[in-house]
Amino acid sequence: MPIPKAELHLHIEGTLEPELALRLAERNGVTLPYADVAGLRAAYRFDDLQSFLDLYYRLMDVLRTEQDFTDLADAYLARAREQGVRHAEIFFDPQAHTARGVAFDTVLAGLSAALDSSEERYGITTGLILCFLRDRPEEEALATLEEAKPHLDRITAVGLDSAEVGNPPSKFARAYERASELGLHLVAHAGEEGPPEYVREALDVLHVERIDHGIRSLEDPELVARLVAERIPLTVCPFSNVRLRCVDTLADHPLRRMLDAGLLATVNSDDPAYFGGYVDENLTDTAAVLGLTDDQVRTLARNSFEAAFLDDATRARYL
Ligand code: ES4
Ligand code: ZN
Repeated sequence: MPIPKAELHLHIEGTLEPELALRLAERNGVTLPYADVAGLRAAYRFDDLQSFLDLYYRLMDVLRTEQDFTDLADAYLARAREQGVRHAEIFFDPQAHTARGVAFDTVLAGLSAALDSSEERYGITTGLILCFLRDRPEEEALATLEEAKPHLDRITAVGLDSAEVGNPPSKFARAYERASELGLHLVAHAGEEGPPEYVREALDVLHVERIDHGIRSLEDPELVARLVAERIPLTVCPFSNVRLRCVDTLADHPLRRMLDAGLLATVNSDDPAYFGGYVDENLTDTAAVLGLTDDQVRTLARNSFEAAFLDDATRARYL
């Protein structure tokens, strides 16, 4: 049985498996330039974040109706249960959908329908993290936040994703200030492809409570000391880092060095349909290749609940 864990870095659009993509394409009359599952899988060639994002945004065009988003989230939750996930904080990218004519309310209602019954059906508690696309203007992020306002009871946090380099956290200072005023938790991708300075900006300018990825923090010992002292969680995604060539091979992954440094690291799957495995595969393969001890694996699982946006009573239930 997989060890019980929380998943804190998971893009719901990145759980779109080829089988479901083709089924939704047919259901919605969308033409994809791939004949079958094998043809589609063969297109999963990318060698950095941007080439991955190009495919990721193209394939999500099959997601059109409320039911599509429900089916997507439901398929993830069923798999997550098999992976030992007890709590999931799930990213979604509203702008990637509204930009192509799918309404914010359609996306949110579809995802909510699956998440609302998740605890009852799968024993998984859930939260949603609304991500701003950092390669789009801040005005668009602010408009997205406005659209989210009637639904804040359903949204746990805001995040920041998409193409990192050239789009520093400080670009979103006002959007994060507004999100904070609305009572939302704050996280951001930083230090995936971008420099340690972006991690500092996410902390100092955006006031985030967690850093998504953050692996490049290791280049800056002073920053590492600060992340340790302030117990800032890092949601690390080993398979993603290898597939997007932020790290050469799994054996070169810094996860063990991060734990040895005393960082509050967690292991997550990012975009599991694209990166070759779900969260428990990320954890067990990385642990095996890096020679992590059982104690370190237990620490990683414990960290995931510690880093989660849970109330004390629920957290106590998991720890
Ligand atoms: C993402 Cl791996 C990664 N990095 C940044 N933004 C993303 N959106 C979906 N996956
Ligand atoms: Zn991510």
